Order: sequence, then structure tokens, then C-alpha cells
Amino acid sequence: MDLSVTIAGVRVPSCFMNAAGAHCVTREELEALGRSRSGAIVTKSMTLEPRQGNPEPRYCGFPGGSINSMGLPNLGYLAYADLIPSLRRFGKPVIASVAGLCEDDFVTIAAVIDKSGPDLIEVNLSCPNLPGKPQIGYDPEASERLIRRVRQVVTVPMGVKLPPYFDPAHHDIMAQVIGRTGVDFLSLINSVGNGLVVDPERETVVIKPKGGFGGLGGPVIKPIALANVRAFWTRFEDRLPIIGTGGVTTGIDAFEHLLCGASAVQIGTVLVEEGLGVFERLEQELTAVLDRKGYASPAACRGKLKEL
Ligand code: RRO
Repeated sequence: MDLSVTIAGVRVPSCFMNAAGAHCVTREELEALGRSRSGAIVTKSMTLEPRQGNPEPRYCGFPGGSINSMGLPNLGYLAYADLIPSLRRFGKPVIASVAGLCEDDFVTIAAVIDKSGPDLIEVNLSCPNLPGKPQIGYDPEASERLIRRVRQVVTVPMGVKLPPYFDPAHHDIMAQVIGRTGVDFLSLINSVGNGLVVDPERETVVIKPKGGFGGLGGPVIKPIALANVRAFWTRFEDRLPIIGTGGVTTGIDAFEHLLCGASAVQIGTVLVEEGLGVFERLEQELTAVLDRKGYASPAACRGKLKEL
């Protein structure tokens, strides 16, 4: 089955791609994504300066998912600006994830990265792991100011990666911000911020930074991810493509994201846990479920979730 999709006018050869942060910091990791069956190459969120990130251990898988407090380890935006032109040789979209430690950083990085020729730019408004820096996406005024400024310096389609919201009033407010600032796509959701995983045998936390608090990913967050995809889909429908992220471990999980309104899905925890072979497995599993259900493509079931 043809699993290609279109996001903001950009053709993506498979609806499965890595989530920013998963297997995408170094040149080697990005090139391996290029050679893999990932439908796109999504970079690690980049900052002005290269960063080592937080002290280890800073990622831990557990039966229900993962917790991380990586702290934005990345090569710095100039390194990614150098890499992006050559990543295009793999014949799939390159999606640059842009972050920053302050608003000005986002603008500086986006302007330079835009010129390096990515297909899409994903602006990360939702890193939960910078001590002392609240997630921008939880501040609608700060989000609006930042999106407007970045939008002005970006020529390629620009999306925002949002944190999960837990109240329809917050979906409404953020949908209004998105609707009036020229955002071309949404990536939903970042990890569920500031969870705590406990090892009862050792009587310890499982990651070192921030006293063990970190962003949750994987199966435990799937219902939260689906709720956010659905909430924004019902507000925009076909007018704004959504990349669904959160809890996709199987083809059926991906199908659920598509039903809720996602155009494509990103893979974080299961990519880290299983490696690049996961893309082929997910393609096979999604093809099987779409065939069984009589859908000819991922787009054919997009948003088709029924209410009772
Ligand atoms: O690097 C991280 O700690 C990190 C980032 Br920037 C993000 O957006 N989401 C996440 O779970 N970890």
C-alpha cells in the first residue's frame, strides 16, 4: 500500500517518521534516518550554542513508556545548517526542529536554518526539561509573540510542536493563537512534562536531572496524545495538517492517530527502544489494518473517528 502523505504541500513518502529527539542528534544518526524507511528526517531541536545536555542517566524506558530529561543536547544550529543541504540527498523531507533558550534565539536560528533549505520547520514550544524555563506552549501570549516573530523570518511551511493540554478551554485559546499567526501545521504532542518514575527496589528515581522529574513518552501517553490530536482536528479539520506523536508502538496505534485527525505520525520511545527497523514493522502493521478496514490510504481514514 502507498503510505505516502502530504503535509503543508510537502510530499512525505511514508506517514511514519522519527519524533524530534529520537535518533537525530548527530550526523550519523540523521544519515541513518535518511537510509531507513522513515518518511522524513526530523532533527533534534537545536539551540544557538552546542549543548551537552543534562547529566546522565537522563532517559529511562519502563514497561509503560519512557521518561527523559535530556536537556536539549544538540550540535548547535550552525552544524545543522551545514548538514541539512546534504541530508536532502536521501529524497525525503528534512524537518528542522528549532528551539532556543530565549525568544531571540528562536528567531536567529529559524532565519539561518530556513536558508539552509529544510522542507519544513517545526518550532518546539514545549521542551519540559530546562530547569527554570517553563514550557512556552503553556503561555499563550508568549507563544503568540514568538510564533509571529519566527513566522516573519521563515519562508518554508512552519509548524509548532505543542505540549499536551488537559482542558478544552486551553485547546480553544491555543487554537485561536494558531489560527491567527499563520502556522502551517501542528505536531502534537511533546512528552507529558514532569512525570516521576520510581524504582521501588532501589527506592530511587530513575533519571538524574531535576530530582527525577522528566517528560513521559510511549504507551502511557497515547490517550493524552489522541485527545490533543482530536481536539485540534475538530477545531481546524482539513485546514491545518497535524502530525500525531505520542504512544505509537504498533500500526493500530498509528491508525488511532489517523482516525483522530493526524496526517502522519512520529515515533519517539519505540524508535529509541527498537531501533530503525521499527519503521518497516509499523508500515506492515498499518497496511494490514488499513487493508482489513477497506481504507486505500492513510488520508482515507483521517479524522474519521465516530462518536457514540
Ligand atoms: O531535550 C529534551 O530534554 C527534550 C526536549 Br528539547 C523536548 O522537546 N522534549 C523532551 O521530551 N525532551
